Amino acid sequence: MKIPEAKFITSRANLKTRIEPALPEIAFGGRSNVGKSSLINSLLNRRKLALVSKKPGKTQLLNYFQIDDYFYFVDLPGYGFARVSKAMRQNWGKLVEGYLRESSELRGVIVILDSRRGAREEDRELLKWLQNYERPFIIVLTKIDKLRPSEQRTILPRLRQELQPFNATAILTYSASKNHGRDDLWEAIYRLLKK
Ligand SMILES: Nc1nc2c(ncn2[C@@H]2O[C@H](COP(=O)(O)OP(=O)(O)OP(=O)(O)O)[C@@H](O)[C@H]2O)c(=O)[nH]1
Ligand SMILES: [Mg+2]
Repeated sequence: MKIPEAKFITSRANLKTRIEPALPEIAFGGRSNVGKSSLINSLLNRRKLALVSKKPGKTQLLNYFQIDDYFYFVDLPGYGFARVSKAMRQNWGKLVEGYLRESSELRGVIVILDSRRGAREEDRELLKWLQNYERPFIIVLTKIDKLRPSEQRTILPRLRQELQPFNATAILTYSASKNHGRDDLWEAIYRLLKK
């Protein structure tokens, strides 16, 4: 599959500012440090487009990347990072929830889960929330390179089964470090954009 061109456009700290031109948006959400920014880089075959860090809490704003002239990827700040202050957590909630609820350009959300850990409480909250608001979403089980092949055979089917009730558009596996699953995820993203 041909990888489209991508460029960083802007970071959004609140929802008052508008993004021009208005284009369809695909957002990437999940726990802090789960690999959202790495997934964006892998999809676009770029090493440092979205900033990656071993320390959780790297992405704190809504970061917009324009993909060709056609749509945006939106890298969302992660949740579940205990060391940030309460005020910051509240701000996260306001910014991300407000965005997910109100954005008229949002076509779908990629919810990223660590394949070693599955969906924890906050992940389930996000999934339920998206279901309630009827936002289409794809679940990506990432970092599968960290599972042994034998673990992949047991853990991944169990996770899929556990996640079935959330009615995701698709449940896919991924490794950002090996670009495993890239074509399948691109196909699923294009399906969301065509809806
Ligand atoms: N082995 C492996 N490591 C990964 C993978 N994806 C991400 N990582 C590592 O996980 C760490 C966190 O990755 P990020 O992409 O910064 O995670 P994030 O979800 O954007 O984190 P925040 O911006 O803090 O919310 C980095 O050290 C990455 O190199 C993967 O598929 N395999
Ligand atoms: Mg990030």
